[in-house]
Amino acid sequence: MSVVSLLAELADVGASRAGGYDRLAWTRADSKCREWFVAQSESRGLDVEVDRNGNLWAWLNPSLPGSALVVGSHLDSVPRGGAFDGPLGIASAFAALDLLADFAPTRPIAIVAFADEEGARFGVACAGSRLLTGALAADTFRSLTDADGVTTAEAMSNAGQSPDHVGADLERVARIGEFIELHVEQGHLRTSAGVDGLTPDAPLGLATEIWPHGRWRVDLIGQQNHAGTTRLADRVDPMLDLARVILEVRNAAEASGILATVGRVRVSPGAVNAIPGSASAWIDARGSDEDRVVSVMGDIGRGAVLESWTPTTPFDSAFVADVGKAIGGDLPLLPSGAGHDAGVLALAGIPTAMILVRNPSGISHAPEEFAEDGDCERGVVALAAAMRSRTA
Ligand code: HGY
Ligand code: MN
Ligand code: MN
Repeated sequence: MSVVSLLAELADVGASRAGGYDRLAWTRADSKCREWFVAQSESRGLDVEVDRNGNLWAWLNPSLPGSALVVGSHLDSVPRGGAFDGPLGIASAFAALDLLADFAPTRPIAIVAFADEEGARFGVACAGSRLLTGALAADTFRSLTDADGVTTAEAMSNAGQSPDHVGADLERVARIGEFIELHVEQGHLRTSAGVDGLTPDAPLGLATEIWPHGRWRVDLIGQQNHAGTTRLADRVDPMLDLARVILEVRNAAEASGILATVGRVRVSPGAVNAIPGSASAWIDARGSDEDRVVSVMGDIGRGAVLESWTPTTPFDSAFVADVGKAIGGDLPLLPSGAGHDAGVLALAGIPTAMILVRNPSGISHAPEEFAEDGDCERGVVALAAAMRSRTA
């Protein structure tokens, strides 16, 4: 089945009326994507299992000796996310396996769908892969709640996944010899050839590293009161501080050459006619220079609560070179400003590579995210070549 047809099977799953996809972790839409994963796996005779952290694994020849080559990505999205971020990597893995139907691998191969990569609901990115490797403590994970106060444990249970044993699964990590994640390009970062993003002549690229990435929360306290009867002089309005934080984040980012964003705010009680009693803002900061990200956030992050931090994550250059050689052609090398499960596995010491597929829109985490059918097919051929070379 082609990768385009595989993706088309998810076209209606979690489609948002406002455009894009709402497939937040452990919601109905996420569950339907997981059902699709299981159906695609079983139709190929793969052994499907769900690990203690809710990550889905589909195994080909699990009893073969040696560590596995694992390929995959994630199924969850940000609110109104694009169609490709995550699912393209998984659909490509199934389609690549179909291209290898006549091939007898010498080691196990697994396709993985990591749970809750976006962290869009509970705030911590790559929760499934971080729990797996021990980068996210079970207690910290259990303490997370979504905007409605639903805990991670409740959300998992409601989705039919036991939360009772979440936590590091190092035996499983030891079974992963190498990991390759195919992913849609998510912006036009400069390639090693000095070009801004992949081009029609270079529809595929390889990631060299993942930029450092931090998420902070700022809580601002005011005095809830009546909008129509409280004099301005008597107000304690957290929205003024919120406005200051948002502008300060942007100014500091511009001044220092990092990328910092306030993409989420929460105002209580959120009534048109009530001065808020409190407001929270979430800051996402990243950039090519880790020290600069840390120092900028040190300045503006006073009183901010660090919710997650991932250092600069270089990929194993020898492994990336081998994958590039297997694919053939002189693939451009480019950094990833976006975080990925591949980064978590790389930090756990697993040789990891990412194949990036051109996104002419240069937009991601939005309905406009896009990849041409032809480029998606090229990505599958490349992934299949890499898989063949790593399991011959
Ligand atoms: O936020 C990120 O960079 C990734 O898409 N989770
Ligand atoms: Mn992704
Ligand atoms: Mn994403």
